[in-house]
Amino acid sequence: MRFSKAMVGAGLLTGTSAQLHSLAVAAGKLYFGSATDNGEITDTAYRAILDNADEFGQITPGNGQKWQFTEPTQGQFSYTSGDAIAALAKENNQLLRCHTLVWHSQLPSWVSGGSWTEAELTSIIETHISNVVGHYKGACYSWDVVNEALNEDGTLRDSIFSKVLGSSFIGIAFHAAGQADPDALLYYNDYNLEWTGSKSKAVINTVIPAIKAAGAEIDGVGCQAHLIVGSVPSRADLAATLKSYIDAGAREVAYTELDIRFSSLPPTDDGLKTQGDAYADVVGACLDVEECVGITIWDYTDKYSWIPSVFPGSGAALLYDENLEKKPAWTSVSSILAAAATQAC
Ligand code: 9MR
Repeated sequence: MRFSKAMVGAGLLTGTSAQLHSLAVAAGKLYFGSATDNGEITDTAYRAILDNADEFGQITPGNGQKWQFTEPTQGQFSYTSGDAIAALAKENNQLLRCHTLVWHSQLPSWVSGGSWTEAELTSIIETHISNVVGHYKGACYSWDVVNEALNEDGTLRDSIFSKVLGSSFIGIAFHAAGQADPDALLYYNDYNLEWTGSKSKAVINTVIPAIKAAGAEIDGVGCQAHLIVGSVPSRADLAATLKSYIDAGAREVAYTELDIRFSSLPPTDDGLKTQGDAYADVVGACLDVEECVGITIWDYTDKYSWIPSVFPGSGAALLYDENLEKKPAWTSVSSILAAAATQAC
């Protein structure tokens, strides 16, 4: 949908009537999207909102494309879970961010428990990537090629990949992904990259150089943005950190798994307003950086958030509550997008 000054004048771009993806596009971004997962796509009330491409123009499979599901046994590939989400996105005309190829977690034990030589593990990574990326060729806007390779202090996380190959596994993975689908944009994706510190500096000083040294390309840095109400950096700091990845050689950046959780529940009305302001700062930072292409929330409703199971007592992190009702944070996000869309007209 294209937006015109007349539509603005008629109030069609106000925060309460227009929808998040349409507003993001009108504001010059590529998408506003959501993760989803196989267990919940049979929930018809949930689907009615997820399937609305004006609200969510982009989808990420929360689990189905991970190694544990795609190559549970060496050389035996299974795409059932990932394909279900890819088909949903295609049917809805939503962009697909594909997630994820090389990660220490949700890795089958045949990979993590092996005693591999460098040559063997290189071949295992290359075979996995050529098959999985090859299967989804043409369907993925981007791939999170390497996920969470860093510790908080910026050193390389201990994993079977780093143990056997040091930092070279990163370049090996990007090289293989680029060969398997030259049109998909290749991302390094991690959490706590939203502010400048040891971890963000390691992306600039270790990850990006390792990829370039392997003769491969990195297209994007994905800042997962699993944030906490009360501890979200300012819009200016968020934007400056996004820009630092562009200055270091990435072509684009995105918030790839955004949620902003409460550390104690239930949230107060004031807390919900603070959460809304924090969401507006994150979305605002993306608006402030031309190369920030979009924002993905890590599912759209508290009903299906990963947080309570991992951080018991925390939650209420998303834009819709457990009853699929819009929260104040939804209004904050739509308002800031609408304001930017109006300026862009
Ligand atoms: O949302 C995913 C959840 O269903 C899984 O149980 C979990 C397993 O680690 O992974 C979640 O997604 C993660 C994503 O793939 C990478 N960044 C952190 C996300 C939240 O844990």
